Amino acid sequence: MIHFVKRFLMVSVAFILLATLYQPASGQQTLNDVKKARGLDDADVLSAVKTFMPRGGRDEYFAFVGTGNSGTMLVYGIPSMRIYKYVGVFSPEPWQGYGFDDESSLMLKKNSPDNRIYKYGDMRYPALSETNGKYNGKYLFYSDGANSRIALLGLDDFETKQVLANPHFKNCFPGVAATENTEYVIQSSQYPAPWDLRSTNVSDFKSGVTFWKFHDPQEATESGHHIGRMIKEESFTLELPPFTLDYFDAGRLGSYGYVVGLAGKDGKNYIYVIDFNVLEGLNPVSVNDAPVITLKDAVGANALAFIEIPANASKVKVTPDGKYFITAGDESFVFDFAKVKEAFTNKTFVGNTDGNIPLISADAVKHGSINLGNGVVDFAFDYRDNVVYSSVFEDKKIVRWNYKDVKKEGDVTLTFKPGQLMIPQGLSSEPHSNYLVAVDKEGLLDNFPNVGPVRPNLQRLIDISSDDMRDIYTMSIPQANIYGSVAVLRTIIKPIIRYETGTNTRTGEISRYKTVAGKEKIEREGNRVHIFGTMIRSHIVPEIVEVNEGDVVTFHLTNLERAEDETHGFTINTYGKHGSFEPGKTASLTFVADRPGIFPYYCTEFCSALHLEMEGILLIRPKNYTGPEAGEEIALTEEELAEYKKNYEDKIVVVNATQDIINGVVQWLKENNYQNYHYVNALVEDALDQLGKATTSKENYERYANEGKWRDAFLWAEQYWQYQVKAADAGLRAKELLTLELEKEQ
Ligand SMILES: [Cu+2]
Repeated sequence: MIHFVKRFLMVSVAFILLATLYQPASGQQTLNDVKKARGLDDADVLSAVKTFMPRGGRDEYFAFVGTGNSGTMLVYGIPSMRIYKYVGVFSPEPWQGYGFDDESSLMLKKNSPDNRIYKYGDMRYPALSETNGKYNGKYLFYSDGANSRIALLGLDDFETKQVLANPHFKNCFPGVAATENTEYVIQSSQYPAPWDLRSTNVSDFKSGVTFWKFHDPQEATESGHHIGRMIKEESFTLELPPFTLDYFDAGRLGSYGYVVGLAGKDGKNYIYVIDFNVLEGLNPVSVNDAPVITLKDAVGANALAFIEIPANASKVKVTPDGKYFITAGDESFVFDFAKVKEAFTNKTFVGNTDGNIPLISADAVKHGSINLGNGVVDFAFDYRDNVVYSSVFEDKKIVRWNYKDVKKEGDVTLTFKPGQLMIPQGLSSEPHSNYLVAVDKEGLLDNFPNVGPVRPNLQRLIDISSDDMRDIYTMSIPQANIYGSVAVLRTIIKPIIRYETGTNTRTGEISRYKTVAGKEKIEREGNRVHIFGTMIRSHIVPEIVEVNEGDVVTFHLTNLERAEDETHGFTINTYGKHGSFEPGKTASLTFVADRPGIFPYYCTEFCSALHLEMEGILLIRPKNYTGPEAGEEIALTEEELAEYKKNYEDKIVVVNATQDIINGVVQWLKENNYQNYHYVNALVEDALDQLGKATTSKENYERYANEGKWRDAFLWAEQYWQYQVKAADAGLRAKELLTLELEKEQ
């Protein structure tokens, strides 16, 4: 420890010296100096100031974007555009142990048709959970286009909680929509395919839309979480003829119950309109063990119609007020839900398309249309009444227009071709922001170095607070397949700081493998070995695990820390096993010990200055092993014995000094009534746990010292000191926290 501190100080001093030497010759002390030196104009400085995050500041919005095909999601802030977190969703993510520990692997495998963990995903348009059409900041959903899965993420810890395979689709549209109270999460197929996994018959091709029933529990789980679930048995799929399906959205407020989406076939373009209020009342049939509403029943019940539109459209979205839905294309159409409802009620259909689906005339339900330029790709809604922004790709423009008056209000010419657009909360009934995020898929490198043939995708932050829209920041995202994002007011999300000790974070339940200090153990039944271990600075317990070649081994580990951000990683060298253990989390790692040898395991997080001491040894004895057993007595020479005696006596000095520190801290904590402060109390409990465990070590070293067995006496004294250090560490952190609490009270 002392050695470490010394080395740290030396490095710091050297660094400060270097920094002094390399200071730029001309001091850049004033704003004008910096502007001059870097060639910035007032507009540059204004943009920088708008996105700068001062100390103590927090972003106004949390934004979520899928990283294209890597199957992970990233969380970033607006307006700083700083990336906060990568979250494994559809594919393994080693840092988090996602797809490596048993809990997340089971979740990824459980529902996959062939019980396999897919190593990628195709995730483009996420949806946030809603209450009365407004974002409630609790959950996020993603559809995997490539492997036909749907995922639920919990926003109290930004983790994936559920991954389900669609029972019918071989390919999904990589987007989802949630209804206004998250009654359903909607997923559609993309390219038609037979629903029977084994069918190779082209006449079996189908499409469909699945309504995943979502349940958001009122009661918290054992660990205090609220973990929602999509319930497969209560979900249903509407069968559709083989159309290629594209972007869709769900109605809200007055248009709750409708889904509108894009469909295409043989060069013809349609909007499908589904009334799922009616579908809910129909009797489903069972296909692939899942409820299906047949096309015939849906048409018979007047729950489905198509609107033929004159040209290709790339998006259809419902307006925040729920009154209209709009398409993006060379001509942008505004359709009126009231007129669509009327057409359904009066059955004013103008013919049929495939599967006898009734056709509604576009002219009959149109509110208006407008030509905004060449290549309108996407649009986003503003908080101002009836205001929408469209990206005009070829013209490098963003156009602001009023969808109710169907009138252009203004535009901004950009240096890049804008693709997908996002305004925070713009897909809810309550758009919020003065910011617009535009994807620049061409990755125009106007201020980025070339990094080879694949460029980063760029997200441009555009200030739309005034008529003078300005492109103020460019964020690069290293995965090159960025599509839509969603964002919510940061304060709506309430992330937790730590888990209740023993939490299985995927289920929210207290894991049956939860292990507390002093209860660590190794259980064996035949060739099945369970290790119940704990992690806390600066120990992994147990420190030695012996198994036999061929054993099936599971490490069940619990992070006992109650401090903030004290994550421990766990890896077993060359066995390819890894886990991330946030404070309170319990997770398990199972493997077959098929390679004999000695394999260190250790903590992969830099968790404290004593981090390197978080290690242990996995010993896998080869089959038919006949050598000495671990811990077998080996005779010592006189000199060796004398040296151990000296080591022991030195250690006892250190032990006594450490005890003085502990006593001092304990006295201070008592004087300041630590029991009255929840988290301080928890830390003191941690410390007491450690000291409680130490009693046996103390008895042992005292006994061995009496018997003159100096090696054992030294080893046990060393062990005792390790516990003391942990206790002292927890105690000092408790003191630090209590000091802060007391300062707050003053
Ligand atoms: Cu650690």
